[in-house]
Amino acid sequence: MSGRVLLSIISLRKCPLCLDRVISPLRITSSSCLQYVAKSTMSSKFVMADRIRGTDKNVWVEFGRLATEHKAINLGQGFPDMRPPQHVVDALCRAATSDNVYMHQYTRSYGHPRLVSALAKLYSPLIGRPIDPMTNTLVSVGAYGALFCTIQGLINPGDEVIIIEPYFDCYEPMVRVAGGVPVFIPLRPTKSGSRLSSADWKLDPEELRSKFTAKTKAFILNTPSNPLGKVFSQEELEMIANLCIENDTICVADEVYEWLVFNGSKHIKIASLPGMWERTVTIGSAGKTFSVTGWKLGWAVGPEPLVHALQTMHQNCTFTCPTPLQEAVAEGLEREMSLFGSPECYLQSLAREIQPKRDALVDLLEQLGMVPTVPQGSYFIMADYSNMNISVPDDGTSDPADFKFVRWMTKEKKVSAIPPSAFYSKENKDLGEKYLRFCFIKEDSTLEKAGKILKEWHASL
Ligand code: IK2
Repeated sequence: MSGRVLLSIISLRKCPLCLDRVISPLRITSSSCLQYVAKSTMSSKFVMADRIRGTDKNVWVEFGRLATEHKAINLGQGFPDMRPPQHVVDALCRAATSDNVYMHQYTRSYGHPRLVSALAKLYSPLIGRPIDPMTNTLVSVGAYGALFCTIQGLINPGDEVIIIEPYFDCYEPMVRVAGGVPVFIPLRPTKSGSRLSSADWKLDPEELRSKFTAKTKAFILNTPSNPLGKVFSQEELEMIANLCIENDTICVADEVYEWLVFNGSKHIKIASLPGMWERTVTIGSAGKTFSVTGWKLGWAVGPEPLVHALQTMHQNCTFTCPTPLQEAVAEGLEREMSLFGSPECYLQSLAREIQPKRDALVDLLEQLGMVPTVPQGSYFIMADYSNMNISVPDDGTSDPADFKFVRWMTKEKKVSAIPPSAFYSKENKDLGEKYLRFCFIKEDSTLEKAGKILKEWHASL
């Protein structure tokens, strides 16, 4: 069809989506018209690739926007509203104003030399082996980037990847987009009734064993976990490690909350267990480490053959990450390493600083009639709100109850959270929909404002 004929046909039609506008490509007045024009005039070539179809719904996009739109107190997405450590901010200013012109140019693709050296120095003792900065590390666009390069770089179509529920939501679409098959296993609370700990959520060892097949290529472990805050114990890690070894499986260890572990719990790196280094990619995040989530810098550490696959993926999609940010994070890590053991060490003091916030929010949620799971790590609390018996108006969607509840709470009460069924597979959404996830790495004043609203609401019921 010629362009002229096509133009005259579409200019005569009315858009069925906004009804009162005549569609003209010269006078498109709404995005729905634009979509309609696209749908009605373009061939099937102009739609998203098959491999990403079905992955367009995203909990962060929807609930981030909703919180902003309704000016709600945002206890949803996991970012601090507190100031990051001044020395890291100063380091970024120094890098950005440096006389070294190369600070403004591309740096080494797989990671800025100063940063990969700092990462190697940091992780060698933690993992218990020498880490080569050049061949055992990759610096990525956030931990997201490291997860993407790991999954794209190592998973073939048909490979099975075991994912523990509830899981950080992007694992599932990333595996599917790579052609892999996610295989889910839920953590289940082993106690009911009153306040529980994330340590009370456990895997069933027999069920876990049954998930491994000849097609299992990888196992994704997230400790401390999001959204539950579970810090896997030595015993649990050994069980997972033994199964990975027996079944010749790669372990992807997402440890972005590695420094955020509360009293009484200890974060153990699965890569440090016997037989695990050679099969583990450990992922970290500068955003979570230094409370600078907007910097979007992350990394992966692992054995050369695995990291080579990640580096190959990275060089062809992102190529390299921002030089000044990498310089600043390198300087920040160097300084932190020199402060280990002292009260000024940010990495070792942040959990102590935010533990009272965790405890205050747990108490508040309990007063409201929710049953919180006290997290051993991370900065999230999952709370069961089902006993509150609050019914919210139906929003006309077929989404799980927690989605409807959070939408309503954000709009009407101006406090936002995240609906945890987003962290469950389609089959297991019902396990998550009686919970809400709250983020507590916030200024006390923010938490107090949210607390006041929630208490007033509760009193009015
Ligand atoms: N892995 C986990 C377990 C994460 O929680 C995140 C960041 N999540 O933050 C959003 C939220 O849960 O509210 C990432 C990876 C990604 O980290 P980065 O920001 O470094 O890409």
